[in-house]
Amino acid sequence: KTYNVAVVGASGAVGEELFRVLEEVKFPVGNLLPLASARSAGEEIRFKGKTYKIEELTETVFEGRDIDIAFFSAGGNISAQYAKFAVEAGAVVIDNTSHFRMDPKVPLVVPEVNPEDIELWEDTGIIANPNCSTIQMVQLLKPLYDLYGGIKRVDVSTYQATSGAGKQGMEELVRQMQDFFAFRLSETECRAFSHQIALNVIPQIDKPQPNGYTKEEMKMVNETNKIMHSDFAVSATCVRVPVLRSHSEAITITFAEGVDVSVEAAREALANFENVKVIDDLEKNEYPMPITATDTDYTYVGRIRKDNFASNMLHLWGVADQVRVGAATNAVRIAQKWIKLEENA
Ligand code: A2P
Ligand code: 11C
Repeated sequence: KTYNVAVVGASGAVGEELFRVLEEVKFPVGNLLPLASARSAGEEIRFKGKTYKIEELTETVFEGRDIDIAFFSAGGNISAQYAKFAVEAGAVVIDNTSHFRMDPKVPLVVPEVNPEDIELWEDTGIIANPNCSTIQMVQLLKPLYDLYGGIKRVDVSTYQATSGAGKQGMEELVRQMQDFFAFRLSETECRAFSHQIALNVIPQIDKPQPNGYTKEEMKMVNETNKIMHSDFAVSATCVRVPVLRSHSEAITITFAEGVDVSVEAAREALANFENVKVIDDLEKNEYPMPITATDTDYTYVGRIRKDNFASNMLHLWGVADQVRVGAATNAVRIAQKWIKLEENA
């Protein structure tokens, strides 16, 4: 059996990666419908050796196309406006944007963590893909949550790549580095980010919120507890760094009073968790870095250590490819689980 697939945002960073991941995992794609704005309608994409023309996303484009699965990654406003037309035409929408994530009727899924929530898709026809920095964090929290029977608090600082701002974000870093080598960095243009990103770090991702945090930081708080069906405290500081496409995170986890964490046990639980790889040998200078994770489908973890002062606290360092694990690969993994559910129904 094959499934007809639409990709909204086919010309974007995540859309292009989706085609690669679908091909790599041999996803049973029947017809393929690549969609974007009128700007790129008519452009060609290649999939499994065939050429497809991008069509313009409109309210009627899904009609009569018999689409089973529609991946949306063209921004929250586009999902808000067009996801319903894909659902009305009979597709399940797997949405990469933040638009539906906190809707209580919409499941928010990281397949390694809460695959069972996919079953709720029928309520709305939509399954939401979490924010990239949340996905890679919960993949590391879940095995430790299970190991110690819960988590009391998480404090995280992120080091987020420019790919989080799409193609424009990556292009801006490259352009500004070129400007640096041409001795004109002081006149460089800032479009994707509000400050220079080359040779700099920016402690703001997304809009300010009334509580003094940013929207990205509050996504990490709210999405984490929705995915894990938990209510522990999370505090995040999200920072943009001049890296192309993998996000890193320094995570401090506090377990219940009385828990005495073991680095060895934590390492083992993480190493046994699906799609997580441990690289952790400081003596040999071994730990994951953005260049370790880029172009892979794993979430890497290292620098696992016990707090110097509290026996119930663990510190670790996680890295994953934002475009793949943080977006395209997670969406395809959701689609694979959804297919299993459909085929067993
Ligand atoms: P387009 O290239 O036609 O603008 P990225 O995250 O890399 O910036 O990509 C954003 C994606 O969302 C692109 O594929 C872009 O298409 C698509 N997109 C942006 N605005 C619209 C729109 N109004 N309708 C459909 N697709 C859109
Ligand atoms: C970033 N996390 O790194 C953002 C990008 O909610 O899907 C993804 C935004 C989202 O800039």
